[in-house]
Amino acid sequence: MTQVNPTTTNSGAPVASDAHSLSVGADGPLVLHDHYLVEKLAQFNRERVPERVVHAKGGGAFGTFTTTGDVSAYTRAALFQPGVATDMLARFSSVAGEHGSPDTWRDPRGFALKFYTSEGNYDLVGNNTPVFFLRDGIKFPDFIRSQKRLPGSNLRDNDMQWDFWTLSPESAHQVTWLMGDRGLPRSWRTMDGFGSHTYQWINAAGERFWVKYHFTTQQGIENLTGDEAAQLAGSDADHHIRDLHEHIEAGDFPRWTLSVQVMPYEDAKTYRFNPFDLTKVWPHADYPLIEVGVMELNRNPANYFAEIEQATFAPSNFVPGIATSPDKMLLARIFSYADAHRYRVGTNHQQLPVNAPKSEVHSYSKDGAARYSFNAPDVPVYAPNSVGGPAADPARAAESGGWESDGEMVRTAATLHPEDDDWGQAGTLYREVFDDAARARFLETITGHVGGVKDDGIRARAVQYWTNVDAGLGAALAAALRDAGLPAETGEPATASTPVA
Ligand code: HDE
Repeated sequence: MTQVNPTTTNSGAPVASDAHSLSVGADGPLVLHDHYLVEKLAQFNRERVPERVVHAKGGGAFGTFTTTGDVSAYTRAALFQPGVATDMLARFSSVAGEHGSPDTWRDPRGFALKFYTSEGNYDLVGNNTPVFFLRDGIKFPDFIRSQKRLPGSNLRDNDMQWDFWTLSPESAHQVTWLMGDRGLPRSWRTMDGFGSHTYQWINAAGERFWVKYHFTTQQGIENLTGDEAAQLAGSDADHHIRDLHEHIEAGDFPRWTLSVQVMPYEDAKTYRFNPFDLTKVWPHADYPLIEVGVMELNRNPANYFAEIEQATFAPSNFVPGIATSPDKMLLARIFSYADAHRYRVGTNHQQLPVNAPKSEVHSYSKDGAARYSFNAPDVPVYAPNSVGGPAADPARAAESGGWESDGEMVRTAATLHPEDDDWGQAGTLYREVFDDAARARFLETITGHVGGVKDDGIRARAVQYWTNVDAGLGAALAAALRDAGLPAETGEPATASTPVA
């Protein structure tokens, strides 16, 4: 029989019993100095950290990214040099559901990656869709609240969702993705991932390029039907967590191929779409995919809370050769995530093993709650200094990208490029990417979802919203709603430039 360890307190002292509190006589009162009883109950009350305000339900695994192509002409980032293998962590998630919500609710899926590179951690925090609902982060809290719960009943509400979407026409492309088959992935292994935003790559010569990331699943795309998803939501709320864990446990390691679209720096000014508008894709015919490497997930977390619940991914975690772009949503996220982590996990969250870089840290940060690693006593706590402390080296830093910008400070929509509008790419997705069967499922889904709207005015705007995406779709939706006994007049969704009265 293997030697059983003695139970101890958190301070390591052996304890007398895990079954009996200390009392005066067998039947007498408990005593306050039973600090082990107190420790167990007090620790229990403090086991939770706040769940993520979005993407609360998720799961993940560790793995390896291997650069198999040669993109050194576009970036000097160490992890993307030919042949380099980099340890990584991936966390997949749903967006609107709370910590215990079903994995199979219709939703975009988070696709958050942390690469422990030789130059610091690089975090690429994307989704399983190449676009998003918004193009300005100032609307993000409002958007998320419209997808969650009513303040009074605490119930989710179709009226709230469609009121927001039909008054935010920029959402149409992503809502088309969401209400299509990709809104119900069969598993995290069988979905693609995207960086979604446009990022900047800088090569060793300092030349700048704009890039979009595409992670193509090598398992093939597989989705659930609405009925399957609903059934699983009841029978196995952790379907996706279980699938990933069991496949890795069985040695069936999921893999994705990373490719990038690369746009020459100067093209951005005249491209037919605003290349920094997160609601738009760059058609592959304009900028074809260039293969970069392979991501393989091959190790399950040993402890979910320590390694997944406390994992902190931040779009601000760039490494040399990779930088941000003028994408307003990305710029807003660069503030928000690090702020969320300081609040949710703690000011020294990057000292937790799952978040700590594998490269050396020479930071002037010091102290703060739960400080774990620290500089040697002879390292100064200030810069500049004349005693050999760390010194900034702009040539090595990620900010060597940047872009030219000028003009009055204004609050307004971005300048439209020749083919920019809110409906075109959504219509292309519906007409040219969906096949007949997918279009039929799509109509059934939006009929059910819009059919759940109680307010006639919001429902009318929703019919107009889909008519703007595709006239035939709008007409079919109106007919289906009327067949269901619901009024289906069209209403005018607010255009992006005309605020709602
Ligand atoms: Fe997030 N997002 N987001 N988001 N997001 C968070 O960070 C935020 C957006 C995404 O597995 C939060 O730790 C703002 C786009 C993923 O830990 C928060 C805006 C995309 C995850 C936050 C966006 C994402 C998050 C919540 C608009 C895809 C989970 C808790 C400007 C490209 C990461 C947290 C993980 C998590 C803010 C929009 C993806 C609140 C302000 C666009 C995958 O910081």
